[in-house]
Amino acid sequence: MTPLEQLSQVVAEAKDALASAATVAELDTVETHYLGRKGQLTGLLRLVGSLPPEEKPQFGAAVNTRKDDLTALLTEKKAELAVGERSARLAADAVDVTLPGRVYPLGTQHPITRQMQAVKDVLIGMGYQFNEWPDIEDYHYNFETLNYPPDHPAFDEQMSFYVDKTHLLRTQTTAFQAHVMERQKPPIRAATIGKCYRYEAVDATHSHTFHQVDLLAVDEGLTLADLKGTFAHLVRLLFGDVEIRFRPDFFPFVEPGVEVAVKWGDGWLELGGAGMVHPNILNAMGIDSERYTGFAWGLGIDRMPMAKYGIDDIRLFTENDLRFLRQF
Ligand code: FA5
Repeated sequence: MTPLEQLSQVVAEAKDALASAATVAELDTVETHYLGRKGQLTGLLRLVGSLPPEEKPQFGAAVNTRKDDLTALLTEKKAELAVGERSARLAADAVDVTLPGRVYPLGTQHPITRQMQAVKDVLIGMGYQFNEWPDIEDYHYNFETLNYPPDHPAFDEQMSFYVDKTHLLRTQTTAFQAHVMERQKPPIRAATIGKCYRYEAVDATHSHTFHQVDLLAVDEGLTLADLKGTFAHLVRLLFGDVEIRFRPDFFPFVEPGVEVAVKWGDGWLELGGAGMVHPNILNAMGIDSERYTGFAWGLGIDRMPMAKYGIDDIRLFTENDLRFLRQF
């Protein structure tokens, strides 16, 4: 084969390879193989040395012309393939804007959260200031400042979860009283609402975790009548026109103490304890009990929505069963 014939053969092969390349990547391979620095056509130029001098320029020119032709063909085809590949990529990434959207269900407030908000609204409306206090409480605030003698039998009713020797999960929001009176002197209108914890046998009306709202008012001339009026106002706004009942009860931090309830259906719904702040507590906090008196209450929250919605088991509130929760 003469060098010119070899050139024709390589060019023919190159054109076939170019024609059958289906992607830009395949074209790149063809380009390297025929036109690259170590490619076939470049290799043919080395044959120039073996030619008679008069044929050398002609052959060199022929190789270069064919190289240019092939380069032009390759560039053209590469551009075509690139366009096709780009549209294929775009088609694959296309978003169907006519598909229906995803529905994210809206949550609702937990019935206990709603009940707490309703109670807060009423008491804030009466001028009480709400603050949050620790759930992990010092023994001192949960019991000592509340006039409990060290061997008081009420301790048995309020067995708690101890975190260490002196810290426990608070058993009653009444623990907030000394925190408030350490920071504020009369007139006081303070309240707090939140979780309480007791180590007790759980049943349909007793949970290990429940909620209370505690209230503390200290001022000149406050009497049990003020306590009753305040309670009656709260009850009227929460439950409507229902009877209320005060019965004597004992708590070491009040004197006298009462248990408060509202008429509900055929029975009475016990809401909590209340009373006049014990003079020992006022005096211990540096408040003159000859001049000032106070009243306080601690009401359970959980039984309010239980009565209102006819929920017969307190455990439903914390089980996170959506079939229950979706009803509110
Ligand atoms: C107290 O906790 C007193 N601190 C209330 C108090 C405050 C009296 C201020 C005087 C002055 P008692 O242990 O009775 O009292 O609880 C009050 C209310 O909390 C109960 O009537 C009940 O509604 C609710 N409660 C108590 N224990 C549980 C429980 N395990 N599960 C659900 N609710 C509870």
